[in-house]
Amino acid sequence: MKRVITYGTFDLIHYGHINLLRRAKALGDYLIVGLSTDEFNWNEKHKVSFFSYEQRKELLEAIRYVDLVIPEENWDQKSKDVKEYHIDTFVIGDDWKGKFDFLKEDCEVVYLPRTPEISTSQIKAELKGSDN
Ligand code: C2G
Repeated sequence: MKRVITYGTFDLIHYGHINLLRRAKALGDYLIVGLSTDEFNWNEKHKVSFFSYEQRKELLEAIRYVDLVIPEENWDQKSKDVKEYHIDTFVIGDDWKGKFDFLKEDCEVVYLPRTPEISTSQIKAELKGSDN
């Protein structure tokens, strides 16, 4: 069984996220998502998600491509996760291209093209604009 892992905040889940998760799952048989905790988002990514970790976890677990959701608590856990979960392939959007090449020692590293014209920040901005 080929095991794949990816990481992200996945807030206000949208078709860009789904496109990523669908292609990630197509690279193997079992997909793990390292979901950024609220603390990690705030302390390290300086972004506040609309939905809490538990809400974002519930949403991801309802997606057919996702087999397991684990917390992403820091930038440095990926190598440990790859070993602990016997990962064959790490995958993430190409906005991160090159950033995780160090994982090539332990698994295949794949950067997938992002879906254009959709982002959580864009959704938030448009919703904010429609309030006025
Ligand atoms: N994504 C995409 N197309 C979009 C938006 C997002 O392919 N239009 C992908 C991103 O490239 C990422 C995943 O969807 O692979 C999740 O996106 P975010 O929730 O924005 O995750 P990010 O903040 O990039 O966190 O340690 C890695 C980080 O946790 C990644």
